[in-house]
Amino acid sequence: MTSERYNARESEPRWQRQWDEKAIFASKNDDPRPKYYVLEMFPYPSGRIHIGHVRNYTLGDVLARYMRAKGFNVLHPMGWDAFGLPAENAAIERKVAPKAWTYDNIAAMKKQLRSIGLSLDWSREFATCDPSYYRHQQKLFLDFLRAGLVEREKRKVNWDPVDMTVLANEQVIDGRGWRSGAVVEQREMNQWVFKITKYSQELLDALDTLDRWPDKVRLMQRNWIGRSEGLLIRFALDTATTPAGESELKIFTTRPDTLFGAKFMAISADHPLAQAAAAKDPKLAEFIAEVKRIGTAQEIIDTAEKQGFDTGIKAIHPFDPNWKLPVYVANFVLMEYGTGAIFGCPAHDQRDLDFVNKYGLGNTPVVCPEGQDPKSFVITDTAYDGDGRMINSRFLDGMTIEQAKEEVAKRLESELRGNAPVGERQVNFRLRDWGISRQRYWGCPIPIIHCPKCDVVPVPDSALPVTLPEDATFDKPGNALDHHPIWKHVTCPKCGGPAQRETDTMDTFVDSSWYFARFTDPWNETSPTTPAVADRMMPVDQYIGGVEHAILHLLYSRFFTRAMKATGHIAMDEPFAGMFTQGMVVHETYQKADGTYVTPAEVKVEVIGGERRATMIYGDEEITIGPIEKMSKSKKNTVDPDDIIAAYGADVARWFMLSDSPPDRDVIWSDERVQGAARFVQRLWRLVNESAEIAKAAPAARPASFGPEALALRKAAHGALDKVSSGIERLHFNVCLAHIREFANALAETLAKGDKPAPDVAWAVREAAVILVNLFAPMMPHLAEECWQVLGREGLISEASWPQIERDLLVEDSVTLVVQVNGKKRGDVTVPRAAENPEIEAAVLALDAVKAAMGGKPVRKVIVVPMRIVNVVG
Ligand code: ANZ
Ligand code: ZN
Repeated sequence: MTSERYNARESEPRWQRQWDEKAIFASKNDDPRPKYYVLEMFPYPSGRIHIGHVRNYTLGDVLARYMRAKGFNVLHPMGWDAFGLPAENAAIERKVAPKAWTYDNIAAMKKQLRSIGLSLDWSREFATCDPSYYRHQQKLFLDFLRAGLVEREKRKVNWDPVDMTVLANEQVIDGRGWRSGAVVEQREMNQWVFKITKYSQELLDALDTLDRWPDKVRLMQRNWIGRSEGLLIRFALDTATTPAGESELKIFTTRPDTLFGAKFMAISADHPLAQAAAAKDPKLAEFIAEVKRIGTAQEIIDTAEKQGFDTGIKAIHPFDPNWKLPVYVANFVLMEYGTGAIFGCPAHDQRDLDFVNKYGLGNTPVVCPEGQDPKSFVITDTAYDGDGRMINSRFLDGMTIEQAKEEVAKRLESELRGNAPVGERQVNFRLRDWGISRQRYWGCPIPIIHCPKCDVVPVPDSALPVTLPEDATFDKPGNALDHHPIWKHVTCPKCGGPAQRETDTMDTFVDSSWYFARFTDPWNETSPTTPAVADRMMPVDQYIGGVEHAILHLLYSRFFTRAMKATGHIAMDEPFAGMFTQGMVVHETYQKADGTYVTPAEVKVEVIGGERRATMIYGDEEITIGPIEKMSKSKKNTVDPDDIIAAYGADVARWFMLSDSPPDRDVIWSDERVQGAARFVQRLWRLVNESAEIAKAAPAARPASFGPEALALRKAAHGALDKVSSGIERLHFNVCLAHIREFANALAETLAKGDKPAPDVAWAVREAAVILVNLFAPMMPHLAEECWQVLGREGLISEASWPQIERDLLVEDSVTLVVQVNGKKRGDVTVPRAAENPEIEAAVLALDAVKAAMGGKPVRKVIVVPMRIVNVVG
């Protein structure tokens, strides 16, 4: 028996070296076993691993190690999402080249990742800023271009005047740039766009097939794609009121049923009719300029006050030639959606209601909720968008909303003006094409040349990659590629004349939209993928990452996979068969009296009189314990993975991350719980060492039969094996850990009965110890290797097979019987399956419900129907 403590600091690097030397986590593409692809979202090389990474990668690692033990050819790669702004900011602030900064960070973070003991296949590693990666991305761009999946478009873009770059809508938060915080402006620019909208319907429909994705993520995608069915209606205009005799205004509505509640029409500031009217009305021109200054990003529109300008133009109601509606230019109508024009029905749309209440246009309810009296139903400040029956709507009165929609559609479809129908059913999507042009240096160059004679010319495939110049300078704002003295000046591949390279680079979301496919064969120098290999190793069986990527990254990747299929690089549509979004690591915050935050490392927390109190470790200053929040630099409530690993070892950090909460929930970092995990490591170590002593004396051959003590231990072992296996498969890691603890207790109890057990017990102890080590190996792989050796097992546990479950041992060993008194059910009782009648009778008569029902009368007899009912007769 050993009295030595387990020394993680000594042991962990030793096992990491062994795994490396034997390359046991490198998966081979020609491995004949079934494959299992585990992937965690690859990190941005910011410089340091944070605790959220540790959680993310530990979750994936448990699954990867388990599936490897189950006999799968596990693909578990890692790489770096390495392009992006911070590298350029570092170049500006610290005068280091983006490339040097990035690769230094990668080296530092790789070292940190290794110290966590992850079972990664480093042979497949790449960074998206490696020319050997992005050259293939350029090839994909060109292939997509040839396939009509890339186009050049004049687009109104969000312009960040501080970062000097175009921002995606999602990068505009409350009208400001997400990094710079500057008020975002609108500009028209030529942009490269990926035609994701070609797949709108498909991307939506296929969500139904992703049954191993969280429902909330699918819902977010569904809403983002935003399919709506509605009606396109051509309103006639009173030409006497229009600037140049315009005679019609097309609108898109999802609520044609509310047509009789219309009070106004509204058009976008960018609508041609608004432009035409503004040419004749300086006040309107001013209003339009103001609307454009504020911008029309969704986020702004949702929060800004609804404003409009009456153009004086009148539209004519489609069902009543005498009914004229005023046409406003309004700040809440987007040019990019539908037709850029609407009719407003204030009673049933909140934006419209806010609008009419401001301009005194009134409202008429046309849908009356069930059970309301139509005569007294009025709308004041809150629009009604629920169900009901049509009112105030002439021929629609009494219909349901659905019936009214159908009736209006039918009538307007069959009514012709000119020779076109007035109404036309239409499906609209909120999803926009994906603008990928970024006016930035540190990104994948777009392989295009602009020639004054030939216009846009693709870089020939043979001239790829278009690499970034390494001598760019960052002393002035804007795009360093554009400023570079020679880089952009080239000869046109078509006419040989002087031409210029495209200086925009690709949105970094492009880089992460196909890296998972590249991992299947990162060695292919000539093509992005090796289709036969990609088709065998894809899809990713389990993808794990933060919910912050639930919309864009996943949607773009789903689009990319389809586009790669269309261009022959892969044969499937969906890249991620299983998706899991993990929760965050959160921590209390600590503040001094003056409000400044201090780090957990500087604070000592004690429980005094049942209350937690905090003071500074040095100086005893009183500290206020603040709310539990996501770890962030600004709140200083972070813990550094390096510190934790140095103090406790990686296994403890891993175990803690897995133990406290379900992986999809937030986990509260707690030093006390981390120390608890550290104690558990020592406990397991002692248990295994003690078991090993007993195992030495155990018979080699399996005993012919087992006594009750051995049997009980064997049942605990196989029960735990069963529960932990299915728990890992469902990613219920915290539950698995609870089962492991329980099983460890059972083993400890057996050991406590003495160190000279009977041969059958000794055999069961050896079996139990082996199973125990197998069960915690995915979570604490270093400790498991060390224990494996103590148990005298061959090879590495990282290469061992998962133990076989003996199902016979899982049979439920208790039974529940219904208890009746004089034929009437009074409760039930659970007894050992093997219990004899006297034991059952005693248990039944002890029940409170039985005593109460008997009311003190003597028991005449007890009838036991085996396995079913016990009847007490009084
Ligand atoms: C009349 C109406 C009455 C509407 C009512 C709604 C409620 P979704 O579901 O997102 O497709 N709309 C149409 N185009 C618009 C644009 N370019 N900018 C702003 N709003 C626009 O929304 C469709 C509804 O949004 C349309 O139906 C239209 O208002 C408005 F009680 O038409 B509705
Ligand atoms: Zn040319």
